[in-house]
Amino acid sequence: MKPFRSAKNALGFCFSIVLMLNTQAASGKPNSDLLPSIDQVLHSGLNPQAAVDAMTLPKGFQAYLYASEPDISQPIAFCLDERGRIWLAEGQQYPVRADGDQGNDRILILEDTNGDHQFDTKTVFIEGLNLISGLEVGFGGVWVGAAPYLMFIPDYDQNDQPDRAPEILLDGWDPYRDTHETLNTFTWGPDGWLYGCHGVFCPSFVGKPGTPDEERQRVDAALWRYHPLKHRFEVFAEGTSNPWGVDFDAHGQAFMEACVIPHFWHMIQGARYQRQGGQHYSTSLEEKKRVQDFLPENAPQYLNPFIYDDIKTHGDHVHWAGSKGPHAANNRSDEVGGGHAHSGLMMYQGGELAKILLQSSVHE
Ligand SMILES: [Ca+2]
Ligand SMILES: [Ca+2]
Repeated sequence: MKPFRSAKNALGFCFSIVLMLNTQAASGKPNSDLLPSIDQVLHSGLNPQAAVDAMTLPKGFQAYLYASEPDISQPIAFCLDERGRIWLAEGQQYPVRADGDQGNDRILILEDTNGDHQFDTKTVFIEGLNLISGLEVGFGGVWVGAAPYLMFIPDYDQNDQPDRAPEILLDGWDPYRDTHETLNTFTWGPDGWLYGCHGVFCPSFVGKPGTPDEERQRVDAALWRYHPLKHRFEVFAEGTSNPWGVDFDAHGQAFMEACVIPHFWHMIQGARYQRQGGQHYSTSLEEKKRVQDFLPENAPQYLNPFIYDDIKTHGDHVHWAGSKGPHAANNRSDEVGGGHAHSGLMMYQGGELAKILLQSSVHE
C-alpha cells in the first residue's frame, strides 16, 4: 500500500468518532432483564496512535497516524495534491454558519517531507471561511464548498497562498437545514469533472450568482458534477439519503455510499435511486402529475420519460436495518442509529486484491 493511501486511511480513521451512549444512563431507568446486554465497544476512548495500532487490516496493508489533535482540529474534509500533500479543511463553524461570509474555518496543507508517514510541516492556506464542507485541488487552485457557495480559490503561482479572494462559482446551496448534508466529498472524476455529494433534507437550488429561481437546478439527495473549464453544473444522478463518499473504479464507474438506508450504490448518469425521504424531482410525466402537489412552487421540473422505477442498493448487506425485524441487532445500539452513518469511501484495486471497498462507518 502506498504511503499516501495509508495516510488517508489513518486520517480517515481519526475522523471517525466512536462514542457509545449508555442507554441506562441516558434514560435514568434500570436496564430491563428482557433486553440483551449493551454493546461492548472495545476500542472507544483510545488516543490517536493507540487507535491506529488497534486497527485490524487486510493482509499487506499498513496504517500510520499522519496527523491528529492538537495539530489539526475539526477536520471535515481533505484531499491530496500532485505532490502527495494533504489539504485539510477545519470546520470549526459547523453546524451553524456565521452571519455574513466570514467564519472560523480554514484550510491547512500538511506535508511529510522525510517519508516517515507523519506530517512535519503545516501551512495555513486560508482562514475565515464559513461552513466549509468540501475541498479539492486542481486547475491552479482550490475548489471549496461552503454553503451557500461553491468557490474557486486560485493559487496559480503555487506559493501556497491565495492569489486573490475566493471566486463564487455557484450559489444557492442550503446553509441552514441539516448542514451535515450539504455539498461534500469533492472528487475528480475520470472525465475531468468535479464530482460531489448532497444530502436529502436540505434542498438546494443551485445556479451561477444571479440566476433566476426558475432556472436553478434543484439538488436534493444527489451525486452532482461541475465542469472546471466550461463551468457547467448538473445533477449526475438523483436519490439515496445522505451520501458522504464517492469514488470511481478502474472502469470509470461511480460508486457512492449513503447513510441510514442501504449504504452502497453504483451510480449511473441520469439514473434515479431509492430515497430516504422526500419526493423525487426527476420524474416521469405520469409521476409528475402524482407528486405535483408536494413540490415547492418554484421547483423546476426535470422530466425523464425513461424513468420506470427507483434503482436499489448494490450492496449485499447493511450495517443498520432499523429498530425492528430480524436485522435489528440487539435493540440497543440501533436506538441511536449505531452503524448507520458513513463518511468516506475508496475503491482500491491494487496489489493482490482485485477490488476492495474501503468505507468509514461512524458509530454514535
Ligand atoms: Ca514526516
Ligand atoms: Ca498564490
